[in-house]
Amino acid sequence: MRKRMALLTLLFCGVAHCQTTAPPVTSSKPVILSGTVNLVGRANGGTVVSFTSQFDDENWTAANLIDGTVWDGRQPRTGSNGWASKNAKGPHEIVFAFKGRETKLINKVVLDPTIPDPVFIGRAARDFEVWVSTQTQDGPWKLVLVGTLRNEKKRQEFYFSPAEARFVKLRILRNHGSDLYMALGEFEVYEAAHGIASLDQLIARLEQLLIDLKKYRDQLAEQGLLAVTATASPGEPAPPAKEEPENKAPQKEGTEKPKGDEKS
Ligand SMILES: [Ca+2]
Repeated sequence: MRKRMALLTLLFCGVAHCQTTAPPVTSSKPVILSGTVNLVGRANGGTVVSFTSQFDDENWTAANLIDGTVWDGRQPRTGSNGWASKNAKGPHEIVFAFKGRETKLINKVVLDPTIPDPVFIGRAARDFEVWVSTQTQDGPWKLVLVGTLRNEKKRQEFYFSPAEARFVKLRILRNHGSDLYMALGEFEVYEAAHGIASLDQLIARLEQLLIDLKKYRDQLAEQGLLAVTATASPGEPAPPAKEEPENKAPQKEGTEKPKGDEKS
């Protein structure tokens, strides 16, 4: 019984993610989780495939969007400026690819509008779209996200329904009011793999639990059958213990029949 209760507790807790030792915690995370590797990060093999505008070839390049850093004006100053367009009129588009031009299932992007300019100037990107293509860097494209960035120097996360992507296009529509140019510090893309991997693990775990439960059910059935055959019928007194005749072959355990009716 103890084993069965443990199995049932494990089974139901596996399905419902229940906790027996701590109260449930409200999570702000989506049901489908994301990986932790930035797929377009230069350090992870990501690349900028193309862009429609770039302020210059030195300090405000599109490549700065995936260099893994943003501007930090505190001493000692670190980070890069980010990307900026040649003018403020959008939309401006930057296309990214993953390591080896692989196709991935993605569901999250992170945009960091941190740039050297103060926020009140309004040069940071505001309204944007994310498109994906599984074929070429020129499309065909599928729209997966329409988002708006706050005018804050902070990383901002956006989730969307998982979508297959070989190329990701960031389309920046407008900034926060500047008529000079639009800019962005960093762009990141994440795979929807962690949640799927977790579900796969859970499914495998539940399949094993079902196997264990069936084995236990079979054990119970076998024990029940032995108990029925070894016990007298209801209402009859238990048979007196008798010693077996020495010349009688021993019976198997649990198959001995009551001897009260042997007179018939
Ligand atoms: Ca950057």
